[in-house]
Amino acid sequence: MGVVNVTPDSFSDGGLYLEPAAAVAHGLSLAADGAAILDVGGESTRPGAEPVSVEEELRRVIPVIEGLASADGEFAISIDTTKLEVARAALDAGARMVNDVSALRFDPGLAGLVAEREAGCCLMHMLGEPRTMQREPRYDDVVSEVASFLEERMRFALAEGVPEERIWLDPGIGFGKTVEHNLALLRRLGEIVAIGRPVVIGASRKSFLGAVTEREVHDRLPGTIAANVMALERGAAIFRVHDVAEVRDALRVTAATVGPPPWTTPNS
Ligand code: PMM
Repeated sequence: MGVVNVTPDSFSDGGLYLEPAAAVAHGLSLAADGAAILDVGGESTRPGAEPVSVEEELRRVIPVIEGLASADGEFAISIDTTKLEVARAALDAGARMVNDVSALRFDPGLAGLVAEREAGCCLMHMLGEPRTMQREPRYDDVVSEVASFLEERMRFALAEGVPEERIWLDPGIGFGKTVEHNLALLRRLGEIVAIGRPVVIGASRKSFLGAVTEREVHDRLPGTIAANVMALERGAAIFRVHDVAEVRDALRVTAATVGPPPWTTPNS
């Protein structure tokens, strides 16, 4: 899964692809590098970020989704949003799945839309909301609490009519977690995989990698590769990354050695 952030303020690529044409070109180059899914987002979820209006988010993402969909490539488009209106317009424009970092908490109506439109959805764990999530996050046992949260959100989605086979789960690396919490989630990722749905991992360039390696955001590719290789080895199925070509090579070598992930992506 390649990241296409159409935001002025995302932590590693904010402002680079604000023009629709630049974002579309970037997405197509990630697809050419081997991304099976392009995840288009118009609201930064970096710690402390302020929310964006529906109108602004629509203005950012819809032309990009239309542009990518009209390219008719070998990839699926996912919309990274927590908002019903944005998800609806994105599905109308050609997206096939909704990546909701609030796991259908911020806009519970989103579940009905996903069900009705037969879309896929990724449910991600976050402690609270982006504005406050990094203020001293605490857990008794982060892995079992994240697993219980994801099971509960999955039950909610099922009750709203989303079939199990369209649900993916994500432990939410960096979303209300200390460095230790993130490392524990990666170390014990098998406990999230054991829930029985494909697991998405979003470790790309994140600050816990900077804490471990003492590297700035654009020098975290080796750390990103290590985290994704470990995640594949522990059963993750979808890898949300900025550097598709490099991570894909690493994952291919890993999969050739330890076997493929237990689940397939839309185009594999
Ligand atoms: N991380 C970010 C945004 N969206 N979605 C999922 N499912 N998982 C993630 O880990 C995730 C996400 C923030 O990272 P970015 O600013 O690099 O997009």
